Amino acid sequence: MFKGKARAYTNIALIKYWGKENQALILPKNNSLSLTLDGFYTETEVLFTEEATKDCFYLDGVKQSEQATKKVTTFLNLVRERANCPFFAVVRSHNHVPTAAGLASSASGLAALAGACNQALGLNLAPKELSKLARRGSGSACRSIFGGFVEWDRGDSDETSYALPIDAQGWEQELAMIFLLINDQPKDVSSREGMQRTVETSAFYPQWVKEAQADLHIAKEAIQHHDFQKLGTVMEANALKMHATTLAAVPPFTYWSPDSLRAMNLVRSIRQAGLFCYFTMDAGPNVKVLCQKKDIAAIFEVLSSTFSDQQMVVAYAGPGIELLE
Ligand code: 2P0
Repeated sequence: MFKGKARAYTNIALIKYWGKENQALILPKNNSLSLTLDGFYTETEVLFTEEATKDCFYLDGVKQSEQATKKVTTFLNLVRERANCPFFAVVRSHNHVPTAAGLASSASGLAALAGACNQALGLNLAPKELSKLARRGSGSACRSIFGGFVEWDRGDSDETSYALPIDAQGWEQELAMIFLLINDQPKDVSSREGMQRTVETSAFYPQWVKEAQADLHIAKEAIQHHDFQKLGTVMEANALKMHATTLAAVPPFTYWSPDSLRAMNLVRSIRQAGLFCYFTMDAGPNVKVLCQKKDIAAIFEVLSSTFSDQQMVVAYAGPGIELLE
């Protein structure tokens, strides 16, 4: 019997990962940069045992369908092969999110699974190696191995594609992210499918790759100089460019809903009134607002005009993966 348990925090990309160079190895087209958060995390326990006759995956106590277990089994096959382990596994995951608002993240989930397997099978992977392993489960999971600001270097092979922390001298502790929870319906286009369709069909995709590289450079400069306006400006622009690529995909799609647009306009108006805050969006309608801790109360007050207290959740910079047993 081989057992391990880990907790990993979710991360939000300020410069997005959008598109794969290699689908099997999950190598991205461009580098990305994220902030790991403290508010949302996944705890996962894995047990490899000869008593199991197939892989079983429980999420928040509920046994998952074979379809939902597929991503987990694909990942388990990889670690079983690596560790020469012949056993099936029982995986129990708990998503700790403030509300059931569609924020369950494959980043924290697959990072926690990688950490739990690392421990269970005695792989003894150092963080960088663990990041490579987590990447094979879900691209963005490689960034959740580390806390604070993190850059995923796309690399060009399994060996060279991994995330590393960016030292911001603690500046990330001055920042906050307000989640505006807009809709908890399952999305029509998964991020995996959406990014692939965009790579293959969007006329804007080649330009995205160039822009992302340039944006990353600006974001790193901003972090180095603790320049909040510069970081927020490039983050917001990068998100808009990512979402623009989906409109030119064939068939086209968007993750925006009418409330997403209302939120984005509200953020712009708060900024025009002199309070600095910036939005980003991922593969769903929720809007995340990056701000400085000192401004949270004032920004909250304006957001309250449009969003209920239940729709607004604040998160701060969080730590890297934690082994729990
Ligand atoms: C990101 N997203 O950088 C981008 C922005 C969504 C929008 O990483 O196929 O679940 O498992 O590698 O990591 C979501 O994609 O995709 C994502 P796979 P993943 O956070």
